[in-house]
Amino acid sequence: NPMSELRTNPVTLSMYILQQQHIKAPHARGNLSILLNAICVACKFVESAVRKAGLAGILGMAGSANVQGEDQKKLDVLANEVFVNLLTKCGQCAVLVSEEDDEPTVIDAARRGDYCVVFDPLDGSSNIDCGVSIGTIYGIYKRAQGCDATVDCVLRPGREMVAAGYCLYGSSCSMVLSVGGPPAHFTLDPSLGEFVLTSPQLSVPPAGAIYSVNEGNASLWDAATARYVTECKHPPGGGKPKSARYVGSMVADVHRTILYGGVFLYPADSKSKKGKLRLLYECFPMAYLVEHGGGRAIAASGKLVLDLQPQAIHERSPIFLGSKADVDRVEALLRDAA
Ligand code: AHM
Ligand code: MG
Repeated sequence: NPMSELRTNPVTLSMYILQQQHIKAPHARGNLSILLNAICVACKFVESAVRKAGLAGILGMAGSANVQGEDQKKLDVLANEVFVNLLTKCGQCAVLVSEEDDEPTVIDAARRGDYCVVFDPLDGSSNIDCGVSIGTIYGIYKRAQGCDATVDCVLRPGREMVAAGYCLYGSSCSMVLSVGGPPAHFTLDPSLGEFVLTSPQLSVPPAGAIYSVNEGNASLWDAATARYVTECKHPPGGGKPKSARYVGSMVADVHRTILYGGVFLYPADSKSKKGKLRLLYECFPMAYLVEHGGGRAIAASGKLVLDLQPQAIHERSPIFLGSKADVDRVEALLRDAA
């Protein structure tokens, strides 16, 4: 019985990371494992802060003071500090890029390691104050030998990442991680304070019955996006229409897409010419997970997201990701329109 097995023989995230290291790189020094464990602790910290946010008075705007007169930190500012501090201290990082910081953080030579982490510490800001799911997204590059710790370490295609993942602070707390293989799914057991492996290999269903897009932008869309969404609602040939689901938190919308299948779209539009989502720490990690799970992620005109070459750390990209059959259809329409 797999449930009783899970109860008395759990695989924690730390155990999984060490096992993966043993399988993939038996002679590795364990530095990536140390880094991933730091991320795991940071996510648990953020999860705990999210759960007590309303009680602790850390919802709402930064800059307000609490009863003790201390400055209160907005949850996303707090999450960023936790990530930067833990990643700096773990001794494995060279360059950090966070959605919250305009400039990259270059780690002091004394604590510098071989990895560079790009992350959005708390994504889905519009959902924070109303208790809807939010998440953390991260991607990890290994610094090329002899390469200085500069922004060039991370201005590389997403395909060169050595690992990527997200943590969803939802009705349960999920961590999904790929270290170059199929994404594994962990669920936080709050009584243990540990992420427990709940699915060793996620695979995106080959086709899905859900589409996910901010339809409020429909009047700004390009013809291919508009046509695709119309097809979702009115399938040519009279098939079953897809259901619409849109949380407005990328982690929640992508997690659902990985588990249930379907397609998530954040296209460019006539106001946001490159879309909204950030290439380095939103699109790349999600594309990495979806591709490693057998799905697809494309940008405008059908280029694979993971092959894009970033020019700037905060640049944006349109993205269409999810089940292969659904993204193939988007791709065909984008190509027709090009
Ligand atoms: P944020 O980084 O300010 O939180 O914005 C990113 C979020 C994503 O989580 C989500 O997919 C998207 O913005 C939703 O945007 P919109 O409100 O335009 O639909
Ligand atoms: Mg974000």
